[in-house]
Amino acid sequence: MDVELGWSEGLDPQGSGDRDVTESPTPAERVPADVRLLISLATYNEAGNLEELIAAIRRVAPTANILVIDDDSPDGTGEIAERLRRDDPRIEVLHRPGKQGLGTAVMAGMRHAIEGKYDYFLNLDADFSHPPRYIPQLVAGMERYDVMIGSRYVEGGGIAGDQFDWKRKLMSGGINWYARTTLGLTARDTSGSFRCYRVSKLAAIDFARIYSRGYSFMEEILFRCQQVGCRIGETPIVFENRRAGVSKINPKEALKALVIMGRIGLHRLLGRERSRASGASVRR
Ligand SMILES: Nc1nc2c(ncn2[C@@H]2O[C@H](COP(=O)(O)OP(=O)(O)OP(=O)(O)O)[C@@H](O)[C@H]2O)c(=O)[nH]1
Ligand SMILES: [Mg+2]
Repeated sequence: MDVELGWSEGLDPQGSGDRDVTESPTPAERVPADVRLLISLATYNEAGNLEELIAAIRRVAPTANILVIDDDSPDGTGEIAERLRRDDPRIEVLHRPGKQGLGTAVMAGMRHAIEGKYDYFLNLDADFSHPPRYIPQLVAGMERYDVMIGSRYVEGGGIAGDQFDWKRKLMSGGINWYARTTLGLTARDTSGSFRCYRVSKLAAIDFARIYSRGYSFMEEILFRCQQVGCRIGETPIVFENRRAGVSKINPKEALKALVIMGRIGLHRLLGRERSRASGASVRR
């Protein structure tokens, strides 16, 4: 297993400070045009965020393709995505018939990136918790790493203001500890979905073996990336509370995530989870 941690050389661990580069990015604060990048946004009831978020992404990643994966959101997010797609040929929308979980949505995005032979696949939540200004730093880190994590838990990272109450801090810290222990993950922030992946490495993962459908996908895919020898880097981000709408995570989802991680952890103990780099076997 070849896992490295730390910031990519040449990156400012403080990010771009308080300045919101999405307002007026300099060329160095944009993703270079020669990078084949797919940015995915899984959406379920994000009507109040989507249009503004895509506009902010466009300012730092003008040539990236953006894939919206919407699960027939009752609030009309899918229709907003369609309208935006008509005006921007680099936007694609995958409409799924009903809520199928964040994990399956991100997995669908990864398959799309593999089929489209992109260089990198970058995912962020569609609620502004993951400020798009960090996208260029995540992409720049790919010079040294195969997975770059936008991390709350490395120096310079954190949560804006004091937006997490003690219960949420405890839950987030506990989940990270649990994931690191059960799955042997080495990253500091194992549960956030703000990440950039090298698509050729994703293609080496056997997607048919992935158990997670919901939130534990974030920890499980990191585990699968470690299994295929990915070098993993983290760059600090300051996480913000969602702007509009409500959270979709609930205690049942959280419990399911813990059970799945425990199950994979048990398989590891029993020696059923060895490092492997199989061909891309994609479940449809
Ligand atoms: N397509 C799809 N997207 C989903 C599903 N569940 C959650 N999402 C999206 O996944 C992202 C993360 O979900 P959130 O509800 O923000 O979860 P969270 O970030 O843990 O919770 P908050 O911080 O409270 O917002 C958001 O963009 C959601 O719209 C799903 O079943 N299908
Ligand atoms: Mg969120």
